[in-house]
Amino acid sequence: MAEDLLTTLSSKTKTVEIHRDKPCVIIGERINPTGRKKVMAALKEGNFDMVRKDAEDQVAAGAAVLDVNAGVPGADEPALLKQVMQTVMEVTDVPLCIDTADPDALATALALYEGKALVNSVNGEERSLSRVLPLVKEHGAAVIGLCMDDEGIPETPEARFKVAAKIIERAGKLGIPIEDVIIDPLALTMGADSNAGRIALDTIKLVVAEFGVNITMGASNISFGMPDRKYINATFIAMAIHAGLTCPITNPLVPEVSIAIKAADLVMGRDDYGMAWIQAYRQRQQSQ
Ligand code: THG
Repeated sequence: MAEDLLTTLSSKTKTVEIHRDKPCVIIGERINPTGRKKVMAALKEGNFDMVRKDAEDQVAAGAAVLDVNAGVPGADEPALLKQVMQTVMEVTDVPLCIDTADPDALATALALYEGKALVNSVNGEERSLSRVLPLVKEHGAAVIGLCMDDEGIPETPEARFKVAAKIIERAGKLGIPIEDVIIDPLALTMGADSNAGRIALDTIKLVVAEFGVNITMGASNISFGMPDRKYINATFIAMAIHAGLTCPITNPLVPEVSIAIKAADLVMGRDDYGMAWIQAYRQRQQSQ
């Protein structure tokens, strides 16, 4: 078993530590127009009110990091991402997870960001490795490595593990410390493959045992197409925390999910005296 590694992220004023001995770090997913028609429409019109509200609400609900995605088809993504980030940084001070597939947008975002950002993401494709990792190194950022490559998303945990190993190796060659690579096993939808959950969980276990790196995951993908998704997402996230997940990308405004994360922290012995659990309980009582 590899030693568990510590990833630190920071904004101008705040530092967040990600480690398997510490409470789970929630990366708030909502600032993302993909699949959210209202956000898409608002961003197209240059209206950032929803971005502002999504930032404030997610931090109030326990997000320690915010994912920012400005992928609007046809828009100037570098300019739009910059505006979205600036809006978020006006209303919150948590570190940002910069979610873009556009290297120009990434370069612009990293140049603007003050602190240590999390880059979302690099994958095992040569084109991605050679464009994203140098930017990560140049800016001293951390990076999410997706378990996919030129041939798509491998079906088996062993093959996904190999992609993770390749990304970690390539990052290391550029001088990016291994603790600054966070692996995403990729949670596909169960609607397409009923083994999607187990494959993600087994990938997490393999990667953690070998490298001790932190693990993220867009945990809500799993339940697409199913009714009562919140219960599936909450259960899956708790199971993934046991497997080694340390910083899920999720929606903290869904109480079932936030409560499951807090309960998992408690069960894993990462909540001394249950103080965080009790505090969250009191907050729920007060807001009723
Ligand atoms: N891994 C990594 N990054 C990611 C993902 C991942 N970034 C994007 C995505 N997956 C995670 N982010 C989101 C953001 C928003 C929503 C889902 C995932 C979302 N979903 C609604 C839903 O679940 O029904 C869509 C509609 C709505 O809100 O009305 O909003 O896997 N590294």
